[in-house]
Amino acid sequence: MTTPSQTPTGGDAATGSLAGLARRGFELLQEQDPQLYELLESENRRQGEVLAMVAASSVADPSVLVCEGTATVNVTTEGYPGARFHAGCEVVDAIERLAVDRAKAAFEASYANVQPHSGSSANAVLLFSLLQPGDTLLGLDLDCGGHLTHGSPASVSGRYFDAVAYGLTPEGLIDYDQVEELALRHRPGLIICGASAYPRRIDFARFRDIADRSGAWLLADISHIAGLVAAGVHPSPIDHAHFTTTSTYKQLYGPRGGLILMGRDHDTPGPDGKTPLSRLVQRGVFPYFQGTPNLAAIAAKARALDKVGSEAFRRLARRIVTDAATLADVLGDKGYRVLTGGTDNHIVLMDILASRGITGLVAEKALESCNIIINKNRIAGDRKSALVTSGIRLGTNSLALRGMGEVEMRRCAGLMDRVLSAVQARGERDYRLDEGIRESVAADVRALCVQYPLPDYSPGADLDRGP
Ligand code: DSN
Repeated sequence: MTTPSQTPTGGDAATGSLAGLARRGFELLQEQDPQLYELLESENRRQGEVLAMVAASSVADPSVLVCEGTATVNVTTEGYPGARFHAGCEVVDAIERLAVDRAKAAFEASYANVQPHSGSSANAVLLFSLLQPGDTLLGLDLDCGGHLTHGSPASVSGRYFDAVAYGLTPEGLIDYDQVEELALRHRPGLIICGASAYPRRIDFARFRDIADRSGAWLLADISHIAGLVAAGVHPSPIDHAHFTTTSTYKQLYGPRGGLILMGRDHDTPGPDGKTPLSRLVQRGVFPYFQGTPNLAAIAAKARALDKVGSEAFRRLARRIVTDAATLADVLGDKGYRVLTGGTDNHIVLMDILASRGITGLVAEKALESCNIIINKNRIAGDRKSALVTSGIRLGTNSLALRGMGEVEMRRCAGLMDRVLSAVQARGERDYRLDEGIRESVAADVRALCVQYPLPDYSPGADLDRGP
């Protein structure tokens, strides 16, 4: 491939280097928009100083971040590499092909589409490509750990389609017998497996068996566990599900965005009996659902996916799981009601109302006041609203990336317990926390963050710890 004439510094004759452009951008921002610069700087600082335990989050490597700040943003086109609707795409075609190759390699997939703007839009592409309005889909109930796009009445997935929900056993595990019974009774066009708040392993083979026997397509949304799947720490759905989707910013430590992946079913004929499923997905993303791709995000996806194949990433994935298991054990020992009694992945789900008599909202706010960031979460049978909740959800993606292990998880659980045991609820939304306790926990959180900085975010951070 020919590229524009390059200078020895790596840029081309007309624009200078990539790094110079980024530096100039920050200079201009600081000079011309100090208000926005300071806000961005504050967010940068905040992330270094908190224990981020939102299970749906992670930390993108600086080399991932900068991909989104490159001139790739300036390229407008539509279509796919080699079949674009605009000129000037030689370089971005190579970038998108690289991202596709890396996505396929990371998940041992036969097909990858890297254009979805998010996990939600990846799911929507499939819903609208496979089903007609009013068709039936079967997904995990939102309060049992499902996702909005899996048929919740609050989302288009539950409004345009006839969504039937499966739930959990009394032990909090996916009720596969119920999935089977509902699938055979309702004959859904699509079954969705995968979850946003489910701490246990998912049996993708069992789901496929049910899908085959009920005549449904199977979609596995692995947004939460994609890193564990890529690292071989959780069984892969790629050859069980017809389609696998994921967002890229959770456990892939990448940019905001989504992927659609396929394994052995990539050339299976689709609903019309002849168009291969992979072709259906290509068309479903563009032109059916999206227009111009976000090529800067695609570059960042390529960067993140390259790291996923490393031994360091596999070590990180194992640490994510052992950290979560320790957190669940220690909190369980301290008397918290840990749902399912533990975890197989990065998620620890707790009934905080039953454990300490406070709502998820109060727990979230009290912990945040000490720089511990978690989220309130509805749980099965919850009687509180989604903005109050009886549960909380914790995750270990970011703590594991900082290099924290068993000892530090014990410290984190202890810090959380100091706050949650001291909180005095004043109704569902308000609380009182002794200022001395708040200050001492916040000081301990600061010390932990200094000891375990975000790799490559702060000068001197241990570079070896990242994926
Ligand atoms: N799906 C939401 C969550 O799990 O928190 C956002 O990614």
